[in-house]
Amino acid sequence: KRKKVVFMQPCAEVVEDQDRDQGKWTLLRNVNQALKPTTILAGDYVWMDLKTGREFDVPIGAVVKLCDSGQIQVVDDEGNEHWISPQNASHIKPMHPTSIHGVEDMIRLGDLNEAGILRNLLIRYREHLIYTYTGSILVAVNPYQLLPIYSPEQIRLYTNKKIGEMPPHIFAIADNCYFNMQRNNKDQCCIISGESGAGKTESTKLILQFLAAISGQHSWIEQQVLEANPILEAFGNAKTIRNDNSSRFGKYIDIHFNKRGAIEGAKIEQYLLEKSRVCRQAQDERNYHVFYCMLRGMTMEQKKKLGLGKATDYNYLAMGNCTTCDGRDDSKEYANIRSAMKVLMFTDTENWEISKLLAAILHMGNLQYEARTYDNLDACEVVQSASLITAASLLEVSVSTVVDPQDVMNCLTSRTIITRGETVSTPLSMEQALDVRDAFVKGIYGRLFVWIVEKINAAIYRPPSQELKSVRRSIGLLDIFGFENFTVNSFEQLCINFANENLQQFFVRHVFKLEQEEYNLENINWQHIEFTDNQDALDMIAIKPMNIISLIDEESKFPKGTDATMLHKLNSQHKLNTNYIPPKNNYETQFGINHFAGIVYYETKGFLEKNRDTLHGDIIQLVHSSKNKFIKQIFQADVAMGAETRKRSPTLSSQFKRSLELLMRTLSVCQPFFVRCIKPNEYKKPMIFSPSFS
Ligand code: AD9
Ligand code: MG
Repeated sequence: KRKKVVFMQPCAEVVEDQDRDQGKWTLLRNVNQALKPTTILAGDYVWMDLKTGREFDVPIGAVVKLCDSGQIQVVDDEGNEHWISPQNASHIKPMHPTSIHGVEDMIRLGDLNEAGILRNLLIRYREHLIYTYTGSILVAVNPYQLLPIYSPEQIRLYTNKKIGEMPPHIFAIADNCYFNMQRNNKDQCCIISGESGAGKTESTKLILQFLAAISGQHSWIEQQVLEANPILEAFGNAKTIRNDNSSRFGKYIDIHFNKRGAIEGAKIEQYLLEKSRVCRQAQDERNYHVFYCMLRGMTMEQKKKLGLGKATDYNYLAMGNCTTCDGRDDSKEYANIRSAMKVLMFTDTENWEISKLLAAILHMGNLQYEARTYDNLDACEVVQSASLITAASLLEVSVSTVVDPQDVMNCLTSRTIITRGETVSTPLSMEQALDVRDAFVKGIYGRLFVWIVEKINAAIYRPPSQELKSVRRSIGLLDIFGFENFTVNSFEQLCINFANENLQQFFVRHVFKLEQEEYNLENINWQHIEFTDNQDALDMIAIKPMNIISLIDEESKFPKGTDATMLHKLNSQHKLNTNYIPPKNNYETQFGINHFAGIVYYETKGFLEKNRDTLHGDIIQLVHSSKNKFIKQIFQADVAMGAETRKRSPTLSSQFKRSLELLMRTLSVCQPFFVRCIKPNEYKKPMIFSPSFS
């Protein structure tokens, strides 16, 4: 919001009152640069600028109820009445006819500015018209209710139509993607953006549903591609305060079509699952759906084998004081997940192994610790408990031949350090021990998620044969986390916002830069459009030498590096950059970045640890000693690496940067479509459109 992308025509600024004596107000409006007087009468529509001075305030629409020489009475779009005196005549401006009842394509708005766009979306939303174009960009306002616009009949109506031939719809975008792909023999992509809860994931599913329907084979592979989603959502989505089904990872689904246009496979790329949620949830938020589903959906016998009870029994599930979610039936969802997993070829054994790991995670979260002092050092012990025994037996971990909880206990409360060839075991303080336990749990869940995506890909992805390579075409759907700015932002937010800077640049390039270049090339006479290019911010974050990501990375690899030394380096390198906001004093531990969507302050505490994302050698050793083949499998790469290589393994940010680069490269060779999702209110409720909510 900070930097406005300006592509608006100026509204009339001049207000005249020449006809006031006749009980009429004449305002000047600017139509195609020529100022024309318009007489205001009762029943006319106007823009009313209340000039409250609040950030993000824009004029609101209103209809004139009474107009006489003394005052003018108007009723605004929210139903509030206002009296306006002649002194405040400048508060109202005539409304262009296109804004009165709204338009399907906002390019056609006479008053093409923020107020015009907002009102257009509002009046359409009130009529359940949630989709609107801005040229070829689709704006989708979340209806928070199931509208009867996604039936097979609707799919038929939107098939093989030009954009604009039918009212705006997500199906029209899907249809265009599909037919462009075939007609131009070019890969397509759809970039779906918007804040949390705006409707990105639902839009992705609708596009997929449309593509599956029109490519029309009702084949097994098609069903497999569709059924991947419930599994991904079970393991990667959770209830948050913003969205009851919030995706906590980014994804790019590339759908492959054969030369006849039928779906022949797909490939899913996942980005940066929020692992911290497995151990910690904010008030009114939940852990990943799968845990609650499992506890509600398993048979008593299965639960008994895993030593499981109900959700409220587990620290890792009950932290947000919210174990159920309105409108979600976790037991029914469990059945759906299980049947989807069958379709995606997960075997019963694999399913059971996954359940064992999920159960082990829950038991680990219930371990009790007691502080001790040991040789004058802060130390701690894990209290012997059923949770400890069950966790150890589910993980089948033991240094000796029998499963011994003591091994888990040692591993969780001490650390082995090798100095000058000698192996020394030092105790961990309670705080450190809890961190080690949580890191282990996050390590298990993160690797499990990656394994699940790989398993899905193994079922749906068919590498193209050389011969097919030239004829295979694809449509990629990007459903990625939106820009984030919380009260406290950390390393994860930096990664997410970095991804969004990339996508914004992609958008800016396509919608403004490339378009304008094309106009110039073709000598088309056009009015310059002002827009904000975020390339500078992107350069500072990840492109130019000594960029922020590379400095964080360098410090993460440096054995003596700390969050403080990292911040120091960032400051000395970037303090003069206008996109960087250094800490105000030596005590502050945060820095700011001037992103395209606003300034975000990042708290540096924990940055390096999160970026290193490594597990203790003792934990890897413990996994290595496990009899549980599944956990060994998901940790395979770590175990194979050996301690020294592990230290040098790529950091989280460098992996993320690399996968983003690959993504951007993929997108750049596709013809892009943009879907911009809008969240109309913060109550997750239908028919409420709060213009000031942002
Ligand atoms: V997040 O960044 O993953 O937290 P999304 O993905 O943008 O977010 P999502 O698609 O999950 O939001 O939509 C949130 C909720 O809005 C859904 O669970 C639905 O209840 C609701 N929704 C969104 N789009 C539609 C729609 N086209 N029709 C009906 C919808 N309901
Ligand atoms: Mg989502």
